[in-house]
Amino acid sequence: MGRPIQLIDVPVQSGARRRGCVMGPDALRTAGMAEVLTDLGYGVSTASINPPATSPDGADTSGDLHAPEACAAWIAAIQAYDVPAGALPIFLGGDHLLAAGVVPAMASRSDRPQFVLWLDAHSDIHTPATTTSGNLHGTPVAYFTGAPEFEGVFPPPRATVDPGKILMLGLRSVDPDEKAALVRAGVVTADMRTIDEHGIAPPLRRFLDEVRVANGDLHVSLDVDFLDPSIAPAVGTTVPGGATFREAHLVMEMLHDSGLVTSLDIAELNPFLDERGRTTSLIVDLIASLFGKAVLDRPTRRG
Ligand code: Z70
Ligand code: MN
Ligand code: MN
Ligand code: MN
Repeated sequence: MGRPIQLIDVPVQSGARRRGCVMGPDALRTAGMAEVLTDLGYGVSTASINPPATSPDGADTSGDLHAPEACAAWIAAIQAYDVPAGALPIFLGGDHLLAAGVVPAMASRSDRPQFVLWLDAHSDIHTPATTTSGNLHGTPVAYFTGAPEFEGVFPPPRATVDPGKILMLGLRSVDPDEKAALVRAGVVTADMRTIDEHGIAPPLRRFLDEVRVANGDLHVSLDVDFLDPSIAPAVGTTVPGGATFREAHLVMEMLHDSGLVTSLDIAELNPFLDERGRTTSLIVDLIASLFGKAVLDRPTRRG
């Protein structure tokens, strides 16, 4: 029996204007997320973080920002949630705003250094000052690395993450202000060009070695648009040229073999845009790989 897993519903969709991410947790459960983990031998419990009373649908667009109050209330609610000691949490989103609540909460859970693997087409490192869309799901990384521009917009983060302990894998849509922020902060990145040239394994292997040496905690944030839209159409903003089925599975298998993952979130799944559940089923299959489903019982070699 592996360590106990808690599935936590976080049906937030205030981080963007398009509706549907609120259905993410229900879709993932319908596709058998709990059963798959139970079959792999884990003890699975469930919980949910409820929508804040203020504008659950995020209708309070104020100034240039979409639904800042609903977003702030969600972040406060997520950060206030205490995962049971010893359990490995999987946060089922919900749009990527959820990471602004989840990552500080995970970083405050132990004294070990917090690492974050950010699997996403986007860097989500805008601040309220630089966002041009006003969609706050494009800001969680700036928030949880301690950017001061969130004061008065979001509650202070419970803990922050050192930008040098973040690996962003799969980038292919980064706005000019975000490029500058990534360089300034020193976030480690492997964009799709790097992945095309060298493969997806080397940057991940280097990162996992760093986590291991530092005896760190590792949070994995999986934005569905990390995947190529041809295999994962159920996202609001599809960006061509994403991770393939095989690349995504390899990432999950390497994560499993590392034994380093301490928490996980699944973001931006919009079941309203899915085709006969195929994106949702793929996500469940990827999570199965992350938790030990393998073709043959032979771990990928490290190093
Ligand atoms: C753009 C913005 C975004 C999705 C993140 C995109 C943000 N950088 N979109 N995830 N699906 O609006 O700030
Ligand atoms: Mn994202
Ligand atoms: Mn920590
Ligand atoms: Mn994205």
